[in-house]
Amino acid sequence: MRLYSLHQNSAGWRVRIALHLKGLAFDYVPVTSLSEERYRELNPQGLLPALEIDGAVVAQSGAILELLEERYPEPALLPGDDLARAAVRAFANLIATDLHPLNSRRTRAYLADPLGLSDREILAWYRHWASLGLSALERSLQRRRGAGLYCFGAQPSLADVYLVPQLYNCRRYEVDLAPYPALLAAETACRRHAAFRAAAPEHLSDFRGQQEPWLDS
Ligand SMILES: N[C@@H](CCC(=O)N[C@@H](CS)C(=O)NCC(=O)O)C(=O)O
Repeated sequence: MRLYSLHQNSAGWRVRIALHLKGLAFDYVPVTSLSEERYRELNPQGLLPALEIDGAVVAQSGAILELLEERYPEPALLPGDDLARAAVRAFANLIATDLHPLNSRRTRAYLADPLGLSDREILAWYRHWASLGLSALERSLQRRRGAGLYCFGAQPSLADVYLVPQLYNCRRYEVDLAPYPALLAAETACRRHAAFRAAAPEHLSDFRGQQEPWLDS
């Protein structure tokens, strides 16, 4: 398997975590090593990440994660019970569809040009949508019954896979995380987990210290 991504690509980070959790070997290809044209031949959507597997190229982190779960069911990243599975998916979808796209790099770039928002206004936008999303995630963890190290129990699930890169992004924009103790507790557990550690951005060939480290931050 070959993962096309970049070290600062949070959707690609989700996939790296899942690959490491499932113990799957893969080659990491920073897309800066390809021309834009070549990458678009592989993935016409043009966004990151994409996973090359068995000669096919799969786009969209959600589709890639579902494929990995279907092909390599152990360890499961979704619970056995259907309602518990729906709760994990609702948590992950909130990040994937309600939070991340509103704050993504291209959304912020469009706010700046052509819409003309200032850096201060774009930061306010970022923090508004981040806080709204994180508050909803925090409430969903506070409400769930039964304690667990991770978001939804004693084993990491797709909820943790989505949460870790999202919190990292929020720190980059100095979003106040103090109101989210349940999210931070799950993140602390992930920071101790070998697969999450192996998936950290600082292990990637294109990480040159441009960003804050994740491992010991
Ligand atoms: N829904 C997509 C989101 C992908 C996405 O937004 N990727 C960003 C980086 S995290 C990207 O490719 N940005 C480049 C661009 O906006 O042109 C997924 O989950 O794969």
